[in-house]
Amino acid sequence: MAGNRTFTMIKPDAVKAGHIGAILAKINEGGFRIVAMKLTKLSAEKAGEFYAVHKERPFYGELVEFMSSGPIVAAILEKDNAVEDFRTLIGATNPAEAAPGTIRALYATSIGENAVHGADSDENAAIEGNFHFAGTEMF
Ligand code: 3AN
Repeated sequence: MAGNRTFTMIKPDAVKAGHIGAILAKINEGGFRIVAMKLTKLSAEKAGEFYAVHKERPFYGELVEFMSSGPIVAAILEKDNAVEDFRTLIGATNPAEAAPGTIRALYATSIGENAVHGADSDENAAIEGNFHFAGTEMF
């Protein structure tokens, strides 16, 4: 059965460009409830740990540098079928291929700086949510 929580980050490019409010509005309009949320900044070490699954990919260094370059918004979101529905709402990894109206089509500038992260499985959503939030910060 599909789980009802996912994990997202509004990435440094979108925070810097002033898109936090617009992206949160899309998230609300998409029917997601915010369970946990914070404005924070990842150290290079923390970003490296978060993206450890991509360690062998050629863009890993660039990704870690970008994700630790400025503040992000981390959040846990709740909705039926949350992981899949959120990935539909954000669109393809490459904004050039993202469906019209999706968050990445609207706010991402490149495949590397693509405005938002969305967990890719229920298992990773739980791991990533617990990476950023204590149980007492989830409501
Ligand atoms: P998604 O974020 O859509 O799940 P993944 O898991 O393939 O995509 O990639 C994780 C992150 O790595 C992306 N959000 C993006 O920032 C970065 N990334 C992915 N592919 C590339 C690439 N070809 N060049 C640079 N950065 C990339």
